[in-house]
Amino acid sequence: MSIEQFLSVDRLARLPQSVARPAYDRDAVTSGIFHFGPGAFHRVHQSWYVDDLLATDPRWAITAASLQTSAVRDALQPQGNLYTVAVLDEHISFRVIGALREILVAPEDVGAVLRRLAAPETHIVTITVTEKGYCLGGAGDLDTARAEIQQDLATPRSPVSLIGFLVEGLRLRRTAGLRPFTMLSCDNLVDNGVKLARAVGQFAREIDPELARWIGEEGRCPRTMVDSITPFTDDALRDRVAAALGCRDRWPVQRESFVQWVIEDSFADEVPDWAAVGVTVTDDVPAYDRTKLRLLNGAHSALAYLGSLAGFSTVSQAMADRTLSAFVEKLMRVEIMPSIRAPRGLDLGAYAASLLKRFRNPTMQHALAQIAWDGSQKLPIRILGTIADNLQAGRPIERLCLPVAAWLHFVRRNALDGGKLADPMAGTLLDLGRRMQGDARHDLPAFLALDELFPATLARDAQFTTALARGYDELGVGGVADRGTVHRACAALAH
Ligand code: CS2
Repeated sequence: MSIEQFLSVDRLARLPQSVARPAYDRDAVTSGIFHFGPGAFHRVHQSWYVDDLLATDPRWAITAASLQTSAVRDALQPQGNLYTVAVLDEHISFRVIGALREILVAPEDVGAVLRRLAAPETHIVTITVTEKGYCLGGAGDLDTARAEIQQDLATPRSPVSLIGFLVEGLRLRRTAGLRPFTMLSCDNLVDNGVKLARAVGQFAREIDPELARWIGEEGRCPRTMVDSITPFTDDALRDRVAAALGCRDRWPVQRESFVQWVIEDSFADEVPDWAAVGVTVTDDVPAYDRTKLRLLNGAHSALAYLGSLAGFSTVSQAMADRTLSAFVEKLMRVEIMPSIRAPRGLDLGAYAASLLKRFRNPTMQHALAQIAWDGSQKLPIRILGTIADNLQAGRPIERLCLPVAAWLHFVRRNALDGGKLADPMAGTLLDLGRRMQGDARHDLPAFLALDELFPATLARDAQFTTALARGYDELGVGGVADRGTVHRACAALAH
């Protein structure tokens, strides 16, 4: 496409009428929210809600910081931090978001990040750094052996990790006589707020017990549940957005039309009128988060590994395969739904049906490879916990074990195909993968010994190891897993 102009503050007023844009004066807002990790999910989700908030309350714009690279800042700064969200469903719409006031790159300017965290107008810190960004060990405690945590414990005034920044920011606020900010984890962890509070508390205790006591008494880390399917940005999206705007956006983002944000009603300081922009504020977040993590994300990970082995590239392609989609539906209805206490008023059956419909959304190219990332971090949260609950309650687990077995084949395939895996445990996993022979008796024990993934009680449970071995061997009949073996294994369990 030959559009050469780029989105900018000046062009905002000249965009086509069909493109929605900030309904407030961007020069009149202040940053009440600090955000860590302005990736695509943040930009389609929290920033979108905040853009709505700013229409009536100018105090809640966002200052964001990337903890690693400058890519987002470099792309958006020339556009005055404006960017486009494409909402892809039967009806496709475009909206330019103005909620990001400033984007910092933490390694470039630690002082600037700390100054914003300690600013009196900052009341909330939101976080999307993915599961691994919390530096938690297998038991959910802060992993003090991690290099960045060790570094921050040694030099806490110039942090590099999320936890280090939060604790130093809180220390500065306490010294200045300010209230702590509310810390809002928006990542897909079970009880994300509880885990964040524990990690922050553990870190603070190591460096300053008095500070830890203050944070423990005054600080708040509400649990949250966040939801909106957000495929990575690709050239098709860039072109689609350019055609709609009449100018190019250096980094547009996309999502489905469904969007949900549930926040626990527990705040340390001032908060915006969340409810006014469609956020659910409730005491029942654990019910929402398990329902979503187990059903949506659990099914997503099942599709990612089984679908990849079967040679599909996207979620909607995998869902168009009758055997695979029948298996996923049974997995949800027979083995996941019985493990869930639904939030008050939610019909679980209808929720599961709506998820299957969202997975089939034909306007979205949601790459299975994107979901397959970080399996070692995601599987315990999305699937292994459900297996443990089902075992305890005497419910079946065969279907739940199949995606876990598929992940093992996925690791093996990646180890054999040149050795790449997007996973913080890639080194260990690929090493194991290279030694796998495709036979459960030989291959499984070394994986089951990874206690950060498989808690000892699970790894030693005969029902679990037998079902996992059966799934693994069925997927590997003939040497390697392929569409034929995936179909046979799924068909056998799609009842
Ligand atoms: C997906 C999630 O990439 C993944 O692992 O399962 O990002 C999923 O799309 C979101 O949680 C939906 O809210």
